[in-house]
Amino acid sequence: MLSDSDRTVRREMKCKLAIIGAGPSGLLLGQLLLRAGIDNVIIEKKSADYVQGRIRAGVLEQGTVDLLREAGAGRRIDDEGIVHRGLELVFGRCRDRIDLQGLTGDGAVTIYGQTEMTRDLMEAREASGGLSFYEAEDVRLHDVDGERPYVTFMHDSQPYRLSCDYIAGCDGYHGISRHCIPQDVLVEYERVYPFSWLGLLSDTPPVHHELVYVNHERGFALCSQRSASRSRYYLQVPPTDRLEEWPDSRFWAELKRRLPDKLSQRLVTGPALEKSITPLRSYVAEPMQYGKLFLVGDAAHIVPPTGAKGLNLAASDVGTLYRILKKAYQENRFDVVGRYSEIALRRVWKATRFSWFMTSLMHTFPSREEMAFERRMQQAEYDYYVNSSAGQKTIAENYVGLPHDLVD
Ligand code: FAS
Ligand code: PHB
Repeated sequence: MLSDSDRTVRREMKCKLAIIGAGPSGLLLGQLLLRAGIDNVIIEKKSADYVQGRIRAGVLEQGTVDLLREAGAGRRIDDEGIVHRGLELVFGRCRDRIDLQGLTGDGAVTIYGQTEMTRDLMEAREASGGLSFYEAEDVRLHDVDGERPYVTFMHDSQPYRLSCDYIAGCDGYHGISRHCIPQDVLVEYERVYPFSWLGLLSDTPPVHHELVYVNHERGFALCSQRSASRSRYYLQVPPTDRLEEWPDSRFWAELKRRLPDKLSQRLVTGPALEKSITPLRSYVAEPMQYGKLFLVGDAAHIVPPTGAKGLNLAASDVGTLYRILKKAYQENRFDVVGRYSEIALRRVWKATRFSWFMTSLMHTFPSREEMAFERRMQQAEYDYYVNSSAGQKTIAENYVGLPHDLVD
């Protein structure tokens, strides 16, 4: 392996912000900053097709939609996004609608696949002439706690060096950025749940016009959608399950067993376009900045998808960092740069709490004798929240998304 000094560095570049990763965090941040005249370069290890093809989130908070529009990538979501003003919760024989609009004064969420959002942002960046390196190799961050941080990487077998003012680690949970924070500085909080989600995407009409979250004694199920003709379903499965144990026929039969009769009878099945198993964890790394490095999105935190917060939390980190860098470069307010972690973590922990709450409420935990009390507590928790206006309002205002923190 060549050391940095041994290489005959081919390309010296400079920008204000080096962005590691071209997922939703990196693309949204890059596009917002380009439009604010703050130049940036994105370095991504996978191909653009691979990044765009990842099937993931599907529910966007209004704050995320607003940022997409501000990034100049909101036209298609305005045309094709499906606005949802309510959702349903099912627990045993109880089926309750949460009136998102009525409980939050016109709040709502928009159904729009992460793949579509990624495509819109890639196209917007292309149109803005933003510089991106896909399929970059051996990406390394240097002097993140010094005055002149820089990134080195290989692209098309050529060595590059990118000097920058700041680095945004938008490289996800398995990225390299978080590991640049010294172990005696980084504090990690984690809860691994005793189950995973098996997801299936199909070109079948959704079983219901709104999302349905089910706590059935056999396990959690979620009925979501991407359009009037494309559905997304999830089943809680043991963490040891493998995809090959779940042929489509078994998935549909199990989903039917967990849905209320009326929905089960209406369910239209079809071949899986995609199937994946995702282990569930809550994870937060503090601080979310170190020297000239910022951690953004999944690089800093992971939430169980039960609260539909993962992508939206990444977007709110982006909004906070964007507002800070805009204030710094446009108003010479570099004093606010040091406040990113403090501001971002306030909302990260509240979204982590809600995602943990929804996961604890709606999943069945391994039923051992001593879990009998916990199951009764779960039922009482559900019964209280859906039958109390305060409880329903709590679920509604967290689900549509708490306000993004402003930077004063
Ligand atoms: P991402 O992980 O999306 O992007 C990080 C990018 O950095 C990737 O493109 C990666 O290739 C790149 N990268 C990594 N290491 C690098 C390196 N060394 N150099 C350069 N680039 C590097 N959220 C929901 O709200 N609802 C859901 O249903 C949902 N389902 C999910 C299912 C799965 C399987 C996963 C993994 C996540 C899911 N999420 C869901 C959460 C997900 O949507 C994330 O919150 C979202 O992708 C976060 O975006 P980023 O922070 O950009 O991280
Ligand atoms: C999805 O449509 O992928 C989805 C919706 C709601 C969630 C999680 C995933 O809570």
